[in-house]
Formats: sequence, C-alpha cells, structure tokens
Amino acid sequence: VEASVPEGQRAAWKKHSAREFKTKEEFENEAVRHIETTLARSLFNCDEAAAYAGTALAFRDRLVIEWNKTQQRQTFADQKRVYYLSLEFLMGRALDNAMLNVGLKDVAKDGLADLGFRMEDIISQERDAALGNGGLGRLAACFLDSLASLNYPAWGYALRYRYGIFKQEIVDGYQVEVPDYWLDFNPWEFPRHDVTVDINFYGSVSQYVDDDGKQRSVWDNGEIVTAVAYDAPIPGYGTTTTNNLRLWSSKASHGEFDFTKFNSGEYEQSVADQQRAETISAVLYPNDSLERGKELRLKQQYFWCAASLFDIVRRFKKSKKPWKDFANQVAIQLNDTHPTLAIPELQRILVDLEGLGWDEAWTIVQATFGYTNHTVLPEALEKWSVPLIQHLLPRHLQIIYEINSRFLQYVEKTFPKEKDILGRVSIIEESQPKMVRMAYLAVIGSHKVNGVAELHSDLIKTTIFKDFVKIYGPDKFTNVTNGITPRRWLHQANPKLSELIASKLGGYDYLRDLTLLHKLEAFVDDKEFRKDFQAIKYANKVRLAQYILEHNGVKVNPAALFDVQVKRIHEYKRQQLNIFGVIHRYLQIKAMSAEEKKKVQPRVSIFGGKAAPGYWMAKTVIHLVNQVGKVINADKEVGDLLKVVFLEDYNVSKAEIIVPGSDISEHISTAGTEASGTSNMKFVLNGGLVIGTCDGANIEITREVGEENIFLFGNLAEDVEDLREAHHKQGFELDPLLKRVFETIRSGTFGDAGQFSALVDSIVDHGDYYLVSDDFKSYIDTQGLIDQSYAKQEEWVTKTILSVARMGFFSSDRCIDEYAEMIWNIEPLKPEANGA
Ligand code: 73E
Repeated sequence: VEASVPEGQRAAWKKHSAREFKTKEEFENEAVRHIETTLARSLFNCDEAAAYAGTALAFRDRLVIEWNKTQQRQTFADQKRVYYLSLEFLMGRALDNAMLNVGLKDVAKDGLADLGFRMEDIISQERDAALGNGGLGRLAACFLDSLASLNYPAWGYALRYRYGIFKQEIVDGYQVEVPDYWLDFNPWEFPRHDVTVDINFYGSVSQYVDDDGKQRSVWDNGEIVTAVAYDAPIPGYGTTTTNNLRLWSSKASHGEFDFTKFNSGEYEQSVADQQRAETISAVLYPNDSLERGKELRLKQQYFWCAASLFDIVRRFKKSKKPWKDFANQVAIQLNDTHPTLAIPELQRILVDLEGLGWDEAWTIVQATFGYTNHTVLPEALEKWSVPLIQHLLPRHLQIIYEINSRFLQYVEKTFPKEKDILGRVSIIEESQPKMVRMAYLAVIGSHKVNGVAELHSDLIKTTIFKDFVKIYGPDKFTNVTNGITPRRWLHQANPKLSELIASKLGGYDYLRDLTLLHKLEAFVDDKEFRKDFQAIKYANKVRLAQYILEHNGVKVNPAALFDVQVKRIHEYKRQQLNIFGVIHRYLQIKAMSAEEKKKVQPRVSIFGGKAAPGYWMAKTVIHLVNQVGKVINADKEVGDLLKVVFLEDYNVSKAEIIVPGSDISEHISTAGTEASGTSNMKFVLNGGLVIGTCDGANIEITREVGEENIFLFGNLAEDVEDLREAHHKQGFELDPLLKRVFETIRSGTFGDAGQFSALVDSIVDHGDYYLVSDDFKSYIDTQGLIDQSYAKQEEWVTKTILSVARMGFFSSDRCIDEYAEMIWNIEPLKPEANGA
C-alpha cells in the first residue's frame, strides 16, 4: 500500500510543513530547542558537545527538507541514476560542510557567540566519519560531494561499520591501535528500520523445471542475515540537491527458527547467532592496498552487494518498465574489485529470480556496470579461493564458472592459434587451491574499465589487462584522472586563501568551476596580492606549528621550510626514502662548521600515517621516524636547522590543518606503483610545491603547473623492471651516501639497531625491490635544489601562485563530468526541473 496523504488533506499538511531557519534568532531558537528537547539538556549542562549537537541538529533539519525534495524530484523525473558502490567512504566531519552548503555559517557563528560558544570549538567537537583507509575512500567522499554539487541523481552504497579505521596512538615510538567506536552520537544518519533485506549465505543449489518448461536454479537452506538501511544526506554546494548515502548494518534475521530456539531455552545460542550476524558490519578492514583473503571480508562484500542490488532492483521494478530498460535507468560503478560480486549477483537475480534468458541478462549486466581499477600492485589484486566461494555462495560460483566458460569459448574462437591465452585470461587461476581473479571478472562484467591517472591507465593496458585489450579492443579501457573537491580542500581547509582568491576573482564562482583559478595568473606580480598570499601561508604554518607543539611537545620555527609526507605507510610509498634522507641531512649538519651552518635552510620534516596492524615493515618505519626525531630534536648542535615530527592518528580532519601548512610535500613512490595519489593535488591547491617521482597524477600536475614549478626526481616507470632484474642478476652497488646512513643506524645512533634491521636488509640483502638506493642520490640532490629555491623567497612565491592558478583541472567536478559522459551516460537533474 502506498502510504501517501490523500489529495483533499494535503493542504493541512502543507500548512504545517517544516520551516527553514534563516536568521540568527531563528537559528538560536532551533539550536536551543534541540538542546533542550532532543538532547534533554538545560542551560546548566550545555557543554561544547551539546552545543555541537544542537547546531548539527538545526542544520540537519535544513538538509532533511532538501533531501526529501530531492528524492521526490528524482523519483518523478524517472531518469537514469548512478549508484557508486564503495566499501569505503572517508567522509571526515560533516557540520562545516553542511553549513557551507546550506549557506548560513555566519548566521550560526553569531548565534553561537550569543550562546557563549566559538564556532571553531564547536566544529572540532565532531568525530570524523572514518569509514575508509586512504585515497580510495577519500576519493569516494569527494565524488559524492561533486555528484550532489553537479545535480546528478546519485546514491552511494556502503557498509555501516560500527568501528571505522582504528585510531593510532604512538607509545614509546611504536604504533598502537585503538578501536574507533564512532556511533555514540551521529546526528547525520537516519535508521530506516522499514528498509531491510534478507541476505542468504551458505546452503545449497537445486534445479527444477518451471511452468514454461525451463530449467531453473534455486539457492536456499542457508543462513539468513538481515541488512538494515541507514541513510545520510549528501548536500551539494551552490544547489539544493541533496543525495543519499545508504549504509547497510547487519543484524540477525528473526525468522521462526530463532523463536523456536528462544522458546526451547536455547537462549545463549540465540544471542550468539545475533552476535554472529552483527559481526558482518562490525569493522572496516584496515588494509590499504593489501588483500588478506579473510572469510569475513568476503561475507561483508556479498552482504553489501546483495543488499544494494536488491534495493536498486526494487526501485527499478516500481517503475514497471521492461527489463531491457534497466541499463537506461541504472548505472553502477564498482570502486575497485571490492564489489565485484555484484556482477554474478545481478545475473542471478535476472536469471534465477526474474526468469530472463542468460544472454538477455548478461547484456543488461555488462551495460550496467563500470569498473574503476586503483592499483597494479600484485599484493592488492583480489583473489578468492574457489572452495571458500563454493561454501559461502554456491550459486554464485556456478554463475562465475558459466560466465568464464562462455568467455573462454569466445576467446578460443577469436584467437584459435594462441594456445596460452586461455590460461592467462581465465577468471579461474589453476592454482592449489583454485582462485577466482576478481579483477578479470570485473573487466568481463563491465562495459568500461578506467584507471585513475594517465600513466596508470596506460599501465593497466600494457600489464595486468593486456590480453583483455586484445580481446575487447582498446575502447573498453579509458582514463579518468582523479580529482578533489575544492569545497573541502580549499574553502573549508583554507578559508583565508579562499577569501583572498574570491577577492581577486570577484566572488566564489571558482568553487564551482575550478578552471577559473587561471585568472589568478594575472596577479602574480601584484605586490599586495603576493604579500597577502605569503602571509596566509605563514599563518597556516603558525597554526600547524601550534598543533605540533600541543601534540608532540616540539617547538618548531614557522619560518623554517615545512616538508610534509602524510599518507598510509607503505613500502611502495617510500617513507623510508624520506627518513633516510633526513638522516643524511642530519649527518651533513653535524659535520658543519658554525660558519657553514649559517647557510643551511632550516627544515621541519613532518610525517604522518597509519600502518596496517599486521604490516611489520611499515610499523618499523614509524618506529624509525620517531627514534630519529627523538635524537635530532634533542641535539643542541642542530637546533632549529632540523626538526623531525611524527603526527599521531593522521585522518581527514587533521589533513585539513596539515595540508595548508606545508611548503613542500613528498609524493615519492617507486615509479609505476602509485596509481594516482590525490593529496598531491590538495597540497598544490593550497600553495605548496611537490617533490615527487614521475608517477601517478604527479605527471599531470607537472603538465599543468609547468616543470619549473615541481621537483621531480628518480628513475622512470619504464626502467623499473630492468633495474629490478639487474639487481637480481648482477647485484648492485649501494649508493655511498645511503651506505653512510645505514652505518649510522647500525652504530646504534637511533637506538638498538636490531629493531631496524629488516628495513635495512630489505635494501641491502633482498634486492631493494622499491629502488630506494637507485633513487637516493637523485632524491638528495633534488632536496638540495628545494633548499636553494626556498631561499629565494620571491621566486618561490611566484612558483606557488602560478601553481595554484593552474590546478583547475584537478577538481573532482571535472572528474565526475567525465564519468557521467564517458561511462554512465547520465544527465544532471536541476532543482527547478520539475517543480518538486
Ligand atoms: O594511488 C592511490 C589512488 O590515488 C591508490 O593507491 C589508492 O586509490 C587512490 C584513489 O584512486 C588505492 N587504494 C587501494 N587501491 N588503490 C586499496 C586497495 C585495497 C583496499 C583498500 C584500498
């Protein structure tokens, strides 16, 4: 039954429709009402947390009104929607973004002041929504912002983890993981207890003949877990469009089975079943670019894919359109291979449940899905063992085998002379046990496959997907270079710079069309502007210096060069290269006379990032950075010439403080390993320069800002394979400067050398897979150039201004428009479109 108010009664409803606050008075009214009635607090126990809650709830009300309208409008408009399936959304904080998009931050600021609170304190009360590991999850969050801002009808689908990425504490220089229970108070989510889906696991498959005489399969007798929807509004900037992010939470299904258990006294079993069910959405796996093949992870993936697809199909079926229209109404983007099970799941729904023929269904599936690849690292490519899938999802394994067999038949027919190709492209790897190659399944089940930066998109075509380019032709593969939202990463993180730019460009239009930044070039010689620009960078460094003093107890000079590397700790990202470089610098300073020291450019080396809990080498790097910092920061002979700090618990809200405060940031992965990188874009957009390898989006940043405005070094991707091979065949000479660094570590300068031996040995004895030694000299020389360049402040400021002016390309708005046109074939739906 459709639950809508009858025509005749709608006038009464409309008279009482929720009203939106506009003035300071009205804001205070709403905030105080929420604090008193929603939170049951009073004048006498309203702390900053309660003031945050009152403010958030007042803005939430505003969002909800637009959210309802948007959903209604999208339903009436009946046009194609895109569904972005991502196991990670690193949203960070929501209040500041809500205020920006609703547009009443100043009103709220004055209102809060009346009530005795400061806006910054209130904003910082909010906990990050940290449902992601790193770049992949933050990209998904930037995409949601752009989708809403550009008025695309779009939903995100993910899991409602009870625990997001762990909180990192540094204890005696070591990483310690603490659980991130973030749901105590989350005003941004709406439980939809009426929107549930029962998800099946295990069990068996049986065959039957239907009324039309067709052979059909049914999957049943398994364990059932219920998915409950939790929705969060995603407001756009400069529009009232408010899209939906739907997160699934798992709970025990209350079928009759449970009641019999309960009634017959099997109470404990019943509770245990409940906990088992809830475990599925309990925790985010904390591995970035590393696959560990755990059964619970596969359960998460299926639970989320099946619930999301059921929801999408249910919505489509309401329209009563024929199945052939499905892909004209629905585009589904797979954020990496994590949601690949959605492919056999949709095929199962269409064939087993809806009775379509295999080919008809498969055409729909391929037209619906697009797949984004984010990595070529072999250890990150997902493979699931055949016995595990057989056990957990028996019908899906049959479908995967059927997809594979039809695909291989086609390949055999098309390339009859090539004997080896079938084994190479088969979805099933003939290992012990056999494995399902998820990336191959994703390629075969999608109509488009994209990489995330030019070099990466070229690399996937010549390496992991080479055979598939031959089979499908090159047009199936495309590039969409990543982007970032300028709302969060310029306006919110750096309000002063945003304001300065607006004053020169005549308003904030550039936040909706970032290419307008190019107009800043005209001001590069404007004395006043340069002074203001420089002063803002300095103020942001002062803020970062204060943060460092508060959190690390280290006093740093804001006039020093701030050198930042913040990202997940991974050998391929080469934080080890950075810290070895720092040790080299330390040794140089120690050997200097007082006179020589006067010429040294003072530096602060800032590190931050989490290591996966089981990744020992990464944890060793964190420990080394902390030990090196301890020694150098206490060395009176060095003083302000060099400071080294490791910032604990790097996350989105900390990035918003760190990014604007950097002079140079490090993006120094072994060439060919970092698919794109996105923080590189954030740093340059905020007036910092990059030291980097010719890798990922660094290459396109160079093209945009000009090679005189970036510090590139190191071997090229095309040479990496040969160098690695040479290491193994001929061995290699350790770089003499690096050798000296290792001798210093071995001598115990930074504590017991045994603790760092795995790190040193991986280079000296185990082939230096990431080419730290090969790139060391070039890295050190380039850091020297940076010192010289920074000393010429006027030149440096010119470089940074020109770089900001040339970053327009890297908006996630550009990126989303490219997906919309090349992959999804969807159109925006403007708020005024159908009067809803
Ligand atoms: O280069 C980044 C890229 O900028 C890449 O390493 C990252 O995705 C970013 C956004 O495109 C990424 N994350 C993962 N794979 N690539 C990953 C893999 C498994 C689990 C979690 C994350």
